[in-house]
Parts: sequence; C-alpha cells; structure tokens
Amino acid sequence: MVEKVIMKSNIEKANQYIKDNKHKVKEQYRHLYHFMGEVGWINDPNGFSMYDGEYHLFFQYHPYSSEWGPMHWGHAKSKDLIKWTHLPVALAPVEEGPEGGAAFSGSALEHRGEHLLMYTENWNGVQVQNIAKSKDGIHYLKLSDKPVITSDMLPKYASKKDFRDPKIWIEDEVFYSLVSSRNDENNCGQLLLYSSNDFLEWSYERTLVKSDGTIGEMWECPDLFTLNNHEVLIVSPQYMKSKGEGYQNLHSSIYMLGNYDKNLESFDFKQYCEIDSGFDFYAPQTLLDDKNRRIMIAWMSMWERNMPTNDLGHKWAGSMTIPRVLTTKNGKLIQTPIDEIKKYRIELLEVTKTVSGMFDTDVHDDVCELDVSITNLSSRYFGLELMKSQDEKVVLMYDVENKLLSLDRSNTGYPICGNELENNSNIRKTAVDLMNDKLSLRMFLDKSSIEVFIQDGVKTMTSLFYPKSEDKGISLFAYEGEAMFDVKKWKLKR
Ligand code: DQQ
Repeated sequence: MVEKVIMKSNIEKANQYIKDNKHKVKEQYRHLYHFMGEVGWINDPNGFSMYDGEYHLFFQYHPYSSEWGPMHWGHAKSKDLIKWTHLPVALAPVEEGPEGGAAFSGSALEHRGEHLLMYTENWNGVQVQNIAKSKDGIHYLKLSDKPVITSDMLPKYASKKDFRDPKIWIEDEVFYSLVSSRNDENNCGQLLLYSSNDFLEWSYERTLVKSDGTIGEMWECPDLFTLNNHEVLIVSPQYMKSKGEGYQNLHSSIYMLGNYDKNLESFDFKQYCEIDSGFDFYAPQTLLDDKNRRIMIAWMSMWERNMPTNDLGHKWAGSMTIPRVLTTKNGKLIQTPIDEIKKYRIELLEVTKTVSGMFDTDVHDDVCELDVSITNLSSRYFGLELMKSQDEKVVLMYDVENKLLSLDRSNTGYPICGNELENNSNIRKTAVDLMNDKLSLRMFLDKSSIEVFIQDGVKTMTSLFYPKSEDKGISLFAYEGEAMFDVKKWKLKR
C-alpha cells in the first residue's frame, strides 16, 4: 500500500497563510454560532462524519482570498456541532494553478479506527476520485499514487468533466461510492455506483439513478441513506428550472424519498422536493451520529451571486447552516435544529399581543432564537419585520388567502444580485398551511443570516442579508384584521 504525505508543502503553505492572516477578517457580518472558515472562502461541507466520538466537518476551502479558487479541504471538529475547533488543512491541490489536482468535494467514514476520505481531484477539467486516510483525525495521508476511480471506469456517455463529489459508505463489509455524473448525450444528471472490498481497488457497478429530464443539469453532491423506513436521496441539481414558487435559485438542493432493492439495482423515486425555500442553501451532506440521529448541514450561500463580504474586502465569504436533524412525516422530510443549540440560550424575553396594524416591540436582537406562534383571528396578512431600522428590514409575511409565506430581503442594506433571470426580486415565497389557524415559526438570526423552521420543520427558509444600520428591531404586524402573537426570544451566546 502506498502511503505518502500528500500535497505536504501546499498544506503547510495554507496553514501558515491562515495563521498569519486570520486576525485580518472584518467582524461586522461574521456569525456567532454558525460555522465559518477562519479566513478566506468556504463552500460545500465535505466529509461530514463522526470519528473517535467527535463530529468532523471538512469543507471546500480557498484560504488565500474571499473568492473561490484552487480547492483545499479545510477541517474542524466539534463535540456538540455548535462550537468547532479548527484543525490544520487536510487536503490541498497537488500542483500550483487552478487545474492542478484541486481537492473538490467528497465524503468520509470511520472504519476500524481509521478516518477514510474519498474526494475528487480536478485535473485540467478532468475529474477523478482519490482516497486518503488518517489515524489521528488531524493528518491525512494519500492512500494511492494514482486516482482510484478514473475516466476509464465511466459508462457510455458519462462526462469526464462532470464526475465528482463521491459519497462513500460501507455495507456488509463492502465499500460503496456514489458519484455525481452528467450524461453528455442528454445533458442530465445521473449517479454512478462503484464498489470495493478493500477501499483501494474499485469497480463500476451501475448507474443507480438518472434524471427524468425535469431535474436540472449536473447533479452535484449526492447523499443516500435510510431514514424511518424510507430511502432518502439528496442531490444538488444545477440550473433547475423554477416551478411556481419553487426552485427559484439558479441551483437547487432536492430530496427524493424512494426505494432501492437490497442489491442496489436502482433507486426509484416518484417525486422530489426542494429542501429549503430560501435563497442560501446548497450542497447539503448528512451523517448518522452515535445517538442514531441523521444530521444534515449545508453551505449557507449560493453560486453565481455577489458575496458582499468579498465585495467589501472583509477577507471572508461563506458559512454553514445550523446542523439539522432529519426525520420523515407523511412522506415529507422534516428538519429540526439540533437540540444542542438550546444550551446556548440565555435571557428569555416574551411578548404576547393581539395586533392590528404595525406593532413595534421593545425587543431588539440579531444573534438570537425566536419561537413565534401566531393565531390568525381575522387578518388577511400577518407577520414580522426583523433587523428593523429606519430604512431596512427583513420581512416574513403570511398571506392568508393564498396560503403563502414570503421572506423578503429586498430592503436589507447591501445588495445581493444573482444570475437568476426570473428572480432578482429578493423575495421568496412558499406554500404553507395554517394548523388550527396557527402558524409556528422557529427562527435563528445570526448577524447576517436567518433560518426559519416553519410549522415544526415541514419547510425551511434560509437566507443571508447584509444590513448597513446598527438597529435590529422586531415588529409584529397584522393587516385587514387581527392576529395574536406569542413570541419567545432568547439571546444565543456561544
Ligand atoms: N463544489 C465543488 C464541487 C461540487 C461543487 C467545488 C458544488 O466538487 O460539485 O468547489 O458546490
């Protein structure tokens, strides 16, 4: 077995750069309880896994600027998924330059005391899969000089350029890897399954699932797992066309509940759903923890938009969502913030009020959890204005007649523009049913982000915003009638 310290000098260079520059990031929009890189750019979560009793999170990392560049794997670990300890960079590009074997996304698993990784190496646009391992959860060694899954292991029409983001797991002592692929003939996403008995020698098994032609182009970052007797497949399709209020971002993340037989012949799905109905959610990954929880984390951002912290020279860009526990109910995926977040609650404030028109509360906060239950007594529109100042606000509004909840970040300070042609409005809407005339919203504000868990996690909306004002008021409103608000607010302190 070849064991070589990989990319050693590029790893050392990156670690030195981080050490020398991390104090230069501007704090203004930095989150206080969401995961971020120490300096520079981050995107997709990678290798989200447990190793030696702790949670490990790797991530796509370009420490040298707040823009995407030759990819490294940053690395951190945590005991509770909220407080993270940064560790040295785990993987780096093999050579200098944008195409020199940069380490694109992949996954990890713990096996017989070792932490195994599989990731994509990007060589002049040709993508291949490589492996690494660690015995201490800090230093990662390349296991093979040559990539273990290469372009000559592709089925007919599978693109050599779009072949990435392996998801690995072990079942009955056999290793499996599910790799994203684009079919060159029809420009559709598909997932290719490979297997191995020793993690070193891999063979192509089959194309496990293909797009039916309605699900965008390339499918990035797959994940496949069992949850409450369902098989769940998660992918992030690029350039999915919007449908009604759904899939309004240029790229989307979806889940499919389906079946695959014991021999993994194929994955059959009947329908798919957008995982998050906000603006900033992409490339989620999951792990199964030692408490048997299936936990998902995602990049809290979106491609092909300006990144205000980059535009403003703050020397960082990108963060992750709050880790969310996944369950299913009535054939839908339910997302619940991990319970550990409750440990960080302090200073409960409560407001109970029947509102008609606009009511400005005395509550002000931008690093907090809000648990809001709203009973509609008679109104046509009701909701909350957050991060409120003279000129700015983030608005959550429920339209009773059309049963639509909207999140409006169009008046929140620093502008965010994307390549989406149809949706540059900075308002997203999603269909929500009231339950016994009630809307329940659990919300997390963290300086420049909001995550909304709607009706106990049946839907979520995740978005960034960049206020210019220092004010962060909270107002309640009900128009064309009354609504009764029950608001609990905790400051979150890490
Ligand atoms: N980001 C990685 C790719 C992946 C994409 C590159 C998804 O491996 O397909 O940074 O955001």
